[in-house]
Amino acid sequence: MTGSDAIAAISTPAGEGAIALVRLSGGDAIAAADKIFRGKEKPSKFAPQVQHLGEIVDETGRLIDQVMISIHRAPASYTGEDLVEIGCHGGTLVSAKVLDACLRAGARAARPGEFTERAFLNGKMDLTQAEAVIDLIRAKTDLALRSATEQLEGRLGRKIKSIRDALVDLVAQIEASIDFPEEDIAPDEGEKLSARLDSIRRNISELLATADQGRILREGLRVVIYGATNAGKSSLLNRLLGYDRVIVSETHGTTRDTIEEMINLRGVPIRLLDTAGLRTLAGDLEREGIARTERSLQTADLCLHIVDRNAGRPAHFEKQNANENEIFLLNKSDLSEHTDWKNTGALRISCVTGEGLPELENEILARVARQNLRAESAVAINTRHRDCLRRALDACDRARATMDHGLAPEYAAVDLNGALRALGEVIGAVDVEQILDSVFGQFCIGK
Ligand SMILES: Nc1nc2c(ncn2[C@@H]2O[C@H](COP(=O)(O)OP(=O)(O)OP(=O)(O)O)[C@@H](O)[C@H]2O)c(=O)[nH]1
Ligand SMILES: [Mg+2]
Repeated sequence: MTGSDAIAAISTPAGEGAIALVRLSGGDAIAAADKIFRGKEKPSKFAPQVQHLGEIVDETGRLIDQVMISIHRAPASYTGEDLVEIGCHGGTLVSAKVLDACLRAGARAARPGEFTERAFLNGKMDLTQAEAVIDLIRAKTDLALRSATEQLEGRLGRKIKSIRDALVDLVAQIEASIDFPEEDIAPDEGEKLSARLDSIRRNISELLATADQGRILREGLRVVIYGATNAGKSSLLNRLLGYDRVIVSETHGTTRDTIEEMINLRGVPIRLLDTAGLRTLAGDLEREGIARTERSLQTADLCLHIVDRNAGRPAHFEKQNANENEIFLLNKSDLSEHTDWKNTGALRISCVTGEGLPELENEILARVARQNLRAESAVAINTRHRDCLRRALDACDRARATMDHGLAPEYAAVDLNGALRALGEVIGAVDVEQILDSVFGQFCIGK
C-alpha cells in the first residue's frame, strides 16, 4: 500500500482554457478539501461521484474561485484512494491559486505520473495498463489510439499473465519432483516438458514480433525522402504534409539539413524526413547535410528515392534493385521525360499537379501492411516490454538447451525462474523500484 499522504496537481494542460481540473488524492484528500471549500455542505458529507457547486477560499476566507467539486471514495476511484476533483476556471493564475490552497491545506505537490503510480500500487491496473495511459495521451492517430485503448483495457497484461501461468505450472512440476521425490507425483518427463516449454517460447516470440508495430504506432513509421538535388524532395514533403513547410527553389542544394514532420496517413502515424540533396560537388556545409542524409537512411523504415525525370541520370545514381524498403519515384511527370529514363519502372508523380500522389500513398500503406501493422492486431509492445521479453526468451532458450543435453529438469529450473521474473517485470508483478521510476517518470504532472 502507498502512504496515504494527500497529493495534489493541476491535471489539465498549462495555459488558458474554459476550465482546469485540480486533483487531490490520498487518505487526507477529503479532509484537505473540507478546509478550503465553502458550500452548502462539506465535501466529507458529499455522496461520491456527485458534482457540487461552491467556492474555494484562501486562509482568510477570501474567495479564490467558484468551482464544481466531486469526491470519489477509496477504492472506487482512479487512484484507488480517496480522490477529490475540483473543476475551476481555466486561467493560469486561478488554477495555480486553487492548487496553492490545496497545498496549504496539507497536500503536497504530486510528481509526474504519481496519480497513475498510485493506481498501479493500489492494484487498479497492471504496469502495461499504466503505460497505456501515456500512449493514450500521446497517440496521434486513430490506430495508435485504438492500440492504447486495448492495452489500457488489459489485453497485453492478460497475454503476459497466461504465459506466466503456463511457466509457473511448468516450474511447479519440475520443483515438485525435486522437493518430493518420494511422493508419488508423476511429473511430466523429458519430451512432454520440452513440448510445454516450446509452446511457451512460441508465445513469447509472437509477442516479441509486435515490437516493430508498437514502435511505429508510438513513434511513427520513419519515411526518408532522398535523391539528387533539385529532384523535388522538399516539394514532396510539402505535398504530403498539405502545406508549405519547407523552402522549395530551383537552386540546387536548397535544403541543407534534415527536416522532420509528422503526418497521419489514413490512421498510420508517419515521421516524414526531407533531406539534403545528394551531389558530388558540395561545399563543407552541404557535405555535413549529406552525411546527415546518409545517417537518416540507415534508420529508415522506408525510403522514397526521388529523381527528376526531366533531367538526365544524376552522377551518383545507382539503379536500385527491387527493395522492400524503398520506393523509386520519377518526379515532375508534368514535364517531358529525359531519354535516360526510358523503360525505367517507377511510380511517376508530379508535385506540381498532384498526379500519382494517391498511388504513392497506397504504396506506402501497402508496405506498412507488410510490416503487419493492422488495427485488429492491437497488441503492440513497447521497448521496455521488448527488453523484458527478450530476457525471458533467452532464459527459456537456455533452459531448453539444458533439457536437450539430457540433464535433469531441475537444472533448467534456475533459468525458468529467471524467465518468470522477466515476464513479471512486464506487468509489474515483481517489486522493482527502478522500473517504476522509469515508467512513471514519463508522465505529465497530474496524471
Ligand atoms: N514542373 C515541376 N516542377 C517541380 C515538381 N516538383 C518540384 N518541382 C520544382 O523543382 C525545383 C526543386 O524542388 P525542391 O522541392 O526544392 O527540390 P529538392 O529535391 O528539395 O532540392 P534540394 O533541396 O536542393 O536538394 C523547384 O523549382 C520546384 O518547384 C514537379 O512535379 N513538376
Ligand atoms: Mg529540398
